[in-house]
Amino acid sequence: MAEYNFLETEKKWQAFWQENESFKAEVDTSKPKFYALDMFPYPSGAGLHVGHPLGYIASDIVSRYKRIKGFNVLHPMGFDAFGLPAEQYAIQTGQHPAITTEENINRYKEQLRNIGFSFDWSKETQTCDPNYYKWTQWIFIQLFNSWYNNDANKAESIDSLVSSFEKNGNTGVNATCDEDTASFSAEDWKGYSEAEQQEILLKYRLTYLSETTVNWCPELGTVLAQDEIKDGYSERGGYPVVKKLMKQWSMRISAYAERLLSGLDKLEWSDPLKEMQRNWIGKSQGTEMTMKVDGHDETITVFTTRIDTVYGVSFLVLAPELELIEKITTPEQKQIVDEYVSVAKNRSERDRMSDVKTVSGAFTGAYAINPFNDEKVPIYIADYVLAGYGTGAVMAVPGGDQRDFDFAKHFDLPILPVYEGMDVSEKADATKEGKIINEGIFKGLNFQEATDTGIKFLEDKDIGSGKINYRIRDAIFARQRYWGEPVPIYFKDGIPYPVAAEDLPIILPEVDKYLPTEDGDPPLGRAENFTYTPTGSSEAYPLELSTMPGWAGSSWYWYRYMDANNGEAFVAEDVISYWKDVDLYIGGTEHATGHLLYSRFWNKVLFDLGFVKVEEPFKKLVNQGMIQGRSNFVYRVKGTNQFVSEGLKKEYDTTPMHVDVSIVSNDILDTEAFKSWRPDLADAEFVLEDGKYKCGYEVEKMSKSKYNVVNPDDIINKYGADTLRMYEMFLGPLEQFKPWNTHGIDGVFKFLKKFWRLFHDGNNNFNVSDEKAKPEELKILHKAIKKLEEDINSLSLNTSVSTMMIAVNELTSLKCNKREVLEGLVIILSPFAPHITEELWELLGHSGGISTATFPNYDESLLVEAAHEYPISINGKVRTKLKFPIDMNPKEIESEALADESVQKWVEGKTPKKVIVVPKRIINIVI
Ligand code: ANZ
Repeated sequence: MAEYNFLETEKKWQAFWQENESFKAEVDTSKPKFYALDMFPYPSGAGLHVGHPLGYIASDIVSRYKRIKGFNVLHPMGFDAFGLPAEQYAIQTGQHPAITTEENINRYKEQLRNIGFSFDWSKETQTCDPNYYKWTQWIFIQLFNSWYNNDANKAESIDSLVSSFEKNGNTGVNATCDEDTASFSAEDWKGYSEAEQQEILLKYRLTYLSETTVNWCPELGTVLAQDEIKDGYSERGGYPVVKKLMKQWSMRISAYAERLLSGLDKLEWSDPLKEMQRNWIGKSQGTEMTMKVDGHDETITVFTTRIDTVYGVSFLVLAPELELIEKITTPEQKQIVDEYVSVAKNRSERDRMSDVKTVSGAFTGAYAINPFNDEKVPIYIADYVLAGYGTGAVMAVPGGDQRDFDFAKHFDLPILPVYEGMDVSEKADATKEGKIINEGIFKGLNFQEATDTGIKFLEDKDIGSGKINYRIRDAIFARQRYWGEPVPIYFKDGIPYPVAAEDLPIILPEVDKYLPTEDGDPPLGRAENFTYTPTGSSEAYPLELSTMPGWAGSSWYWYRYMDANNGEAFVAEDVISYWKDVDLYIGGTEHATGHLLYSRFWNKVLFDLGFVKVEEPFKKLVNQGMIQGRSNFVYRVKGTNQFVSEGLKKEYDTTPMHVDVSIVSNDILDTEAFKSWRPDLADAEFVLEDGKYKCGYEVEKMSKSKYNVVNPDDIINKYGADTLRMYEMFLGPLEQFKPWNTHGIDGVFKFLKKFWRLFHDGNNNFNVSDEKAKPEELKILHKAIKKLEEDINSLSLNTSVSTMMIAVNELTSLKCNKREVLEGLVIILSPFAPHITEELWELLGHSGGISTATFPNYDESLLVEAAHEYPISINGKVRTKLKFPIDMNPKEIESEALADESVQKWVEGKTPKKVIVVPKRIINIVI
């Protein structure tokens, strides 16, 4: 019997979709829109493994479903194409990263095509394409030309700031700006030179150049953002990261801290994801208090969330970076302080925060005065206090704070009894609960009252106030690398100016090597004539040599998809008015604080400036869980080339070794394939159990080095894309982490064959009947429609697969081949298994593709039991069963039952003494 030929059919329909542009989405105001977005991939050299398409399959199912529910669906795909790996490869081989990137993209596209996604490829975007990054540069300039007005609580044009300065100087301006911005009058402003004015404006611009301490990765030759560093090492490559002072572009994301925080409340995102963003933003409500330094004019301002514990302060701690330290350190303490400062400087912020074991610091010799009780307390420096948070200075309360306690113990400092009569852990609990305050002016007050009283005390003396701090830092926006967007800025007398919009894009220039110059300039310093001549000028000015960071291109790409080929605007007005925002965004949690925060930030800026329609771009977001690898192991007897089967390994002294999962099937090793796997294994010997070599297994991250990577192409060749799609969903709930294991894939494969057979006779001839379907057949279909809709809407796609399996099994056992049922079944399965359903749809006599079909409505009335099967009891014994419609009246049931042949056989022509019909239960006949 010839069977369904998935390889041929899948190719046929993929070509059909491409030729007919079946999934091309254009503005169509007669239909409601649905925008399903996937996090676009970085096209790495390794290609896709089975874990990558998991989210794409889910969003494709939803997209295909929404399309046949009557929505106009935008479901695009593109590539986040700038990035380090292509550049590292370029450095090693001299090959231009554009070439590597293009090769990788083509491979990805081929792999994606094979899976049968309903992407609108006419809207493909690549962040490294000048037609795309022209607009990334344009957005950069919008940020450069804006400032954040705290009164209006939004970004505004820098021109409005300049006119305020001209009228009133900066005294009346309430802006988010650099800490060190001095105040000036209108007269001052007018008297400043052009260069001075521009220097001041840089302190306000939403993207600005400033001298900052950056995370510098010498090995990669670039600065890295907070989220690109893990435990002091670069996320890519794992190289050490150190602190370095550099002039850098930054983005003033801190201006948006509160809006980024409050905006989360309205989003349909998972709670853990929102929590990650909340923690990253790190809002903290506290008090700033300025303290005198004994015998100096200097003051120190501390930030505390517990002003109520101020009577327990027994010392102060400053971050080692503070400039003030030099001024207040006594000559006796100078050497020890200097030494400590130089050691602490080189530790990463993360190390310093997470280091709980070692207590270190140094005494400055100076004292500060606690304004609440006029007591003198010693001033220390220690690296557990961070320069970049709060004021970089803390009032230490060892009676309330664990790190202060550890520090006090180490340096033998007094631990004041803030909480009378409590031991340390009780105090810590009381502090956490924030309820026991019994000192000085706080006697008898609760936490909130004490806080308010403390703030009032400070305000009256003009030495402090309530203060909200955010942990989020402005984002460094430059990389000293080649393969990224050029920053559209040129320098005139050292002052940065934006390139005119009509002169964009600034094309990434050619260079002879992808390395820094001899002078330490970034690779763009090697380009010949990398300059800009503004219109009307005869002079060419040098352009910025840093490129944009990895997150630039991904911070707005969902808008470009709407109108990917527009040369006039980043997206046309009527197009953005229609598509507006993303209805469903699916992607990995690894982007929780990087991409998703930066995207929200840029979106808010563009919203404030009137370029986009909504403040939050991603209404609903789902994180697919990772598919983990299922690694296999063999066990080598130490020092030999002998390998012991898993069950026997205890009897030998062995070391486990990863083995390529492609030469293992159901944990049984193909020993011949193993010998030819690597030259050093050619003479391998095996100790078998039951004649087989059984491998061990472990669930780990899918990675090349663990030899557990499964390529979707292999699965497709063996089982087809429809099986791969359904199997990936069948593995478990979308959001869960789950190991890839092929044990169950046969079941899905067989299901599709069984589905095909419903439409065919034993000789594989198409055989569908136009006869009317029976109620029980319709019921199976309608039950499936109902369940499937509920499941797709809640993204419970693993249970949809089982629903379809049940329906197909039931229809198979009824031998149902009625068009009325099967047509509906084909349509509802089409989002999951688009190829086989397209083929059957065509066989059913339709043209134009199944994406033009309509998802059937389920009929509730068909779901209720239409008939009841009554046991017929004759003289107390159930003799037979009969079915009657449930709305039939008992009298009719009685006469029909008595007339039935099988009942007559038992009644033997007698007149029954009694007939009792219990509706929907039983019929009792007494003769
Ligand atoms: C006194 C005190 C007593 C504190 C007490 C805590 C408990 P969050 O909530 O994270 O904002 N702190 C302030 N600036 C710091 C810095 N630059 N580096 C390290 N620690 C710093 O934490 C604020 C609290 O962390 C502040 O409140 C301060 O210690 C410390 F029983 O002041 B607290």
